[in-house]
Amino acid sequence: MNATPILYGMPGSLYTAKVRSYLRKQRIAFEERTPGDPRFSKEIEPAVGRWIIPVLQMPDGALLQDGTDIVDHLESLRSGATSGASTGPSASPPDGVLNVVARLLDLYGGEGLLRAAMHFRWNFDADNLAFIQSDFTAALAQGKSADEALMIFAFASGRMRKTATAIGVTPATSPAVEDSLRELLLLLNSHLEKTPYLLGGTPSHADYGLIGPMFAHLARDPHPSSLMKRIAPRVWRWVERMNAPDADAGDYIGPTPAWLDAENPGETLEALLRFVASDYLADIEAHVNFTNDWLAARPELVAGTNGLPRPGDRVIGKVTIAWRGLPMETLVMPYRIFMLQRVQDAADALDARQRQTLDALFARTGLASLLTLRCQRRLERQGHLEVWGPARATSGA
Ligand SMILES: N[C@@H](CCC(=O)N[C@@H](CS)C(=O)NCC(=O)O)C(=O)O
Repeated sequence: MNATPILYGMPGSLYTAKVRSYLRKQRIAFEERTPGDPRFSKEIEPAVGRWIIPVLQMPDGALLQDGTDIVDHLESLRSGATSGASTGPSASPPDGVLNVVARLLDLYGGEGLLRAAMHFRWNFDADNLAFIQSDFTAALAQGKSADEALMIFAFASGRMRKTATAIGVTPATSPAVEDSLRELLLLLNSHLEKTPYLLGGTPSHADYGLIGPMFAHLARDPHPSSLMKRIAPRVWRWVERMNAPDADAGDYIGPTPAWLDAENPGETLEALLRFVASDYLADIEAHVNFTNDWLAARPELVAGTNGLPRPGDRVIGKVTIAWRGLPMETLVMPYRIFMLQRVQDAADALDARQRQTLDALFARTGLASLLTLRCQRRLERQGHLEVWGPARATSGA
């Protein structure tokens, strides 16, 4: 038994940032350890079955892997007497329509923003390299000799640079990746002039999704951090706020409503949603279409498995999308279907009136097709892996 949950992660890790911020906001006491801690390779990695962070070890020893699964699990313990239960506000807005928006921004933050996060970390060595090397070796190579630390960093950074290219960051696309991030930072900056958190006075799944790349890469690594401070100071402040245990919203005078009005969430939020539609819809559409073809070619795939020769792998293929007018080849990751399903499940749970409100909002912001893009099989998480659920009787929606 541990006295508190233990978070295995590192400061520069995108998905760890989501969990750390959630734990702090919920005022759940926890201890953070790095993957360089010998207990990670001895106990955690063999039990999880692959090297991956974040992992949360609960006081009873149970291991949770995956940033979103961890948040969802802790949400399910809310108001229970269980150790590790939260005392902060739920990450799910009480309004069903806002809940869909929260999960959409969660999907976009963790998956859609990955490309910009990787580009701004790995392609600005003159500004970033010394910091990243120190940051990575502090978390991965404690107690190692300087030569060993260098090798560990070379391995990790080599892998990450390859991933950045594989998800679409190339010399041809990087100017567009930079434009896209600048556009987003400006939109977020305007929005955060009005509200301390993305959907009002309370942090939600929307904030926890975006804080991953915004904290771990974009506010910490020297090059993007300086860009963020220059063009989007309110976003930098929000990053700070998202790591405070209290609301940290003294810069908003007057009462801030806990949540935006779903009927009329305001122009700055709608502009953000329009941005997500233009930046990410083609990508997730291509993921669903590729995955449906991939599943159709594997009718015998056994439920509860992911059909990959090495089940710990996370990629099923490559697809070329049109992105900001450019052809871009990117990896297809079933995990994204899992995050998309969370949006669709929240939409499916709405009553008729709420559904009308959501449909109108999504029609105004170009997101309507997101709700009809469905995979032939559901993606589930079992044994710390993404696996396919049973085949459905009919395909499509
Ligand atoms: N969906 C997973 C993604 C986790 C993930 O990709 N973590 C990165 C660090 S931020 C990692 O462990 N990468 C190891 C690797 O790819 O080898 C989650 O939310 O936990």
